[in-house]
Amino acid sequence: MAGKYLVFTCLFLAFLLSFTWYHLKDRDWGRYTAFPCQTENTGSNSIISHERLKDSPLHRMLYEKPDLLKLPRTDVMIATPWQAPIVWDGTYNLDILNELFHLRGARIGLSVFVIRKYKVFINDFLQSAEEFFMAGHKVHYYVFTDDVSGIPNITLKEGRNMEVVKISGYKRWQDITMRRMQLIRDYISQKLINEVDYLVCLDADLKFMDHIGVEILGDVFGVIHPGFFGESRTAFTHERRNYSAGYIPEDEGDFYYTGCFFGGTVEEVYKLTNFCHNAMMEDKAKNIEALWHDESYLNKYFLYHKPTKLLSPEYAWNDYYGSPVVVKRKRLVHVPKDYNAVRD
Ligand code: UD2
Repeated sequence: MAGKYLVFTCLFLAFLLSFTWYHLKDRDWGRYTAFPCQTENTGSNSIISHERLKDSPLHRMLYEKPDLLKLPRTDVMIATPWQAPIVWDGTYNLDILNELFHLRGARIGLSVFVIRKYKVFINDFLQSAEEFFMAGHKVHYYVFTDDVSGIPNITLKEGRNMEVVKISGYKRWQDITMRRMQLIRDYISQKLINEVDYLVCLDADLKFMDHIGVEILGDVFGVIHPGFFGESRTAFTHERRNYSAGYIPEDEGDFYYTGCFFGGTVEEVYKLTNFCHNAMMEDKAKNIEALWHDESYLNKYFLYHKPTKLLSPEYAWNDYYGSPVVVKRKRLVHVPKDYNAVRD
């Protein structure tokens, strides 16, 4: 009799186990996680679970409630007079932003040019970008170069791709830096418009030292130059010749923006690069060149087409300017270079 009970119990348990296994084996456990997105610098990737998450009735967003009566920073300006946020450390909640951009499935492009001797910078640039740039999001690197074989084949994390685009360089370094506007504009209309939602455009002689993520993204953004953030308008090195298309009078201007870092939606970056390239061509026809080349035309663009988001100098730091207390994080830093050695 006891044997019969034992057999019956074993059969029942076996049935129960197979039933449970059958029903739970295909379940998407990520869907039931309250907040599975990545937090700063953890490096984990949750692209797939986020795409499934959006329709789940159990989807939750858990984070500390914003406090309307508490200022995130009291030592720096955190919004421009035209109501664009200025991104400093402590002014955003990355969990919320990651969640929003994951739900949109944002595809982020990064363009960088390495012509002639600037190839020396690309390995550190890419390796450090893999560590700190848009961790956990879909990233597509576009490396424009005159020497495809000189670009290292680095291992990329999940959801990240790289395309090396062969271009012919220009003779003068000034043309190399300025023509980036034309090349970016043309590549957007040829290809990028179908491949990415946002485009981030960077110089090559930079190294990522700390987190840079979706907090930078918006319609069109620029970075406040680290050398001018406390300066008066007259100190800005804008183009002052009134016959140049880059001209900015001394009583105009908001901030001095660096030429090494700008971006936005592909549509907006198209407009920006198109404006800058046309302004350069206008000057070229008059045989002039703005003082700081593409940077001067970029500053002109941002004066009359205000950026919708500004990044604090944390995002383009140069150790030449020391360590002011307001700069809590040096996220992207200039690699010191010997100009004579890298420019032909
Ligand atoms: C400033 C700007 C830069 C641009 C330039 C215009 C900053 C930090 N950067 O830097 O964005 O506006 O002024 O004068 O303010 N390049 C090559 N090969 C070359 C020369 C240039 O690939 O032979 C590319 C490379 O991606 C480089 C970029 O063009 O990073 C800009 O040139 P740069 O870094 O020499 O410009 P720089 O330091 O004068």
